[in-house]
Amino acid sequence: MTTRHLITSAIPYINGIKHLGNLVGSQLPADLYARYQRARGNEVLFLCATDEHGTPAELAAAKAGKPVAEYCAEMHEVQARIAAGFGMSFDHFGRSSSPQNHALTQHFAGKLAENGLIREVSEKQVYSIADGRFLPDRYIEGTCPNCGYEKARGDQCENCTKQLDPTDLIEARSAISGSTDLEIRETKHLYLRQSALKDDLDAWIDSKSDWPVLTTSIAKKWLHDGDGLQDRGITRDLDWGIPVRKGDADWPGMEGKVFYVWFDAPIEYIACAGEWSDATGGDWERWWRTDKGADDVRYTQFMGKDNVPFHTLSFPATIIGSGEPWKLVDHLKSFNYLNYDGGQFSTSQGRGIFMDQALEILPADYWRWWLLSHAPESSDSEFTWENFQTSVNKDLADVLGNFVSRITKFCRSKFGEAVPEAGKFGPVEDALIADLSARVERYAAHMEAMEVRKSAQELRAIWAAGNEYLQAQAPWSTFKTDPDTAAAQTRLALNLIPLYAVLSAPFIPDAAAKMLTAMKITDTGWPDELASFLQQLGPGHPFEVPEVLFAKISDEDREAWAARFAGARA
Ligand code: B3M
Ligand code: ZN
Repeated sequence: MTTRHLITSAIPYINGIKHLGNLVGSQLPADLYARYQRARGNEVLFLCATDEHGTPAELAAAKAGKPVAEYCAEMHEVQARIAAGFGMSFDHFGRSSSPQNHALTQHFAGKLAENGLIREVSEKQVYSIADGRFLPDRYIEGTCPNCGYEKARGDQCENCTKQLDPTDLIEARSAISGSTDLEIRETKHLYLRQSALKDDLDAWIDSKSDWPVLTTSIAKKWLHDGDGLQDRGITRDLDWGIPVRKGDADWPGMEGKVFYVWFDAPIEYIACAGEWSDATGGDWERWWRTDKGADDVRYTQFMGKDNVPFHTLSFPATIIGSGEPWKLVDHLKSFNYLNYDGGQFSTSQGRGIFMDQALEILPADYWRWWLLSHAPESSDSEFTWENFQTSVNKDLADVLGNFVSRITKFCRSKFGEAVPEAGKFGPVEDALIADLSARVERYAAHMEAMEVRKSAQELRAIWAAGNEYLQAQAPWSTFKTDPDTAAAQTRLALNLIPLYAVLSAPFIPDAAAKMLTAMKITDTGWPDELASFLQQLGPGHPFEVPEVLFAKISDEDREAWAARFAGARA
């Protein structure tokens, strides 16, 4: 029986292009899993979107000199194009600013209010008269009362790390305009009563015994540390966002306010399915409503560890609190950080390699392979140019690429461009098939468990086994004395190419497609029965020698790239 897999990647902020650290923590492993599940014949709905609301979007638009709606529409296209360049196989790449998300976010707020889970709070907040707006804490600057640093922010001093309140700052000014014409005004906000849902959330997390410790420990810490789970403000004084409404109705006293970006962003996972339905005629409710068939859907989320609290607590609080039969996440795969050459990737400092730059240098498969085979799963990991060069040259060029090129070229020269007929498999071939069968099973188990690095390791071992077989049997030598045996060896080796294509496709989809094209086969199916799978290309089956699958990275290239990316992005 096939399973239905709902898969979402954390939705990237709209302001700016993401770096490779962002990519490996969410979109890329989600894509790996989605491609794998499709290859197993399962039904998949794989969703991602841009996260478009909040102050950073407003400020980035202002900096670009564009109205925020226009800025977001443009950046959405940019991010969609780059994601496609990396081979992201989204069924839909949506927008958190969609009408579907507006309606659904307001719907959830209405339900939460109906269920007594929203409270209204009056707060005093800094208002900038020159900017005509309330300022979030981190958009207020001034001198730190503790160390005298002149650019301390209203939430924290970067210099001495002291936590601050905006009112602590000496000579506070707006970080937007620099104006010191600030005053404290009273304003009303909505809080989601997460504390009232603490026991439900606790029990739900406890039921997830198969989640990674990284995920559950973060959730437990937020549930129990200090005063326990706090209620959370879900509204902001901004223009750009989803207007605060109770379902279809006005919310008295909340005019001119919008929902907090982290309230509406996860709801976009659901709204995105609605966008997909509207675009394709699909039925989104059978993926999301347990009363409409989503009971047998397995829902998996992918994200960096900094996003875990919102996905294990706040979003589930929204769903549970609604009292409606929405799907909750079944498995949450979280990642540590990828560092860049002795430091951190940083969007604000332009440090590291960004997605658009990566594709200027090399095709997506090179990056996909390195990033996934070094995914920061059990701890943070680090990108270095040496490591990248070694990994590409060894794994992709020397092992996989060389195997494919060597056997196809050999066959062409001795038997022509068709699978040779003569000869029989002997004990060496049987042993190879037995070894590979066990490995394919292990590979599948790791992929099923989303053990990304272990999957990559097993895949590499599967490539290496073919290479070693070829090296040891050396059909080019055998041919001189025993052409029939050489033919059988060649037939088996040629049949390993479709095997490598189907197994490798989730990691390196473009190379996998080239391999299948060269072998003139479209759909191989999954190698459930390896012995018969390896006879798919029968005697006489035509093929052609593919172009070089992976070029090696030279020392000169490596040095030039390391130098190019040493400074901040221009
Ligand atoms: N946009 C943060 C990030 O891109 C945030 C994730 C939202 S997931 C609903 O890391
Ligand atoms: Zn300070």
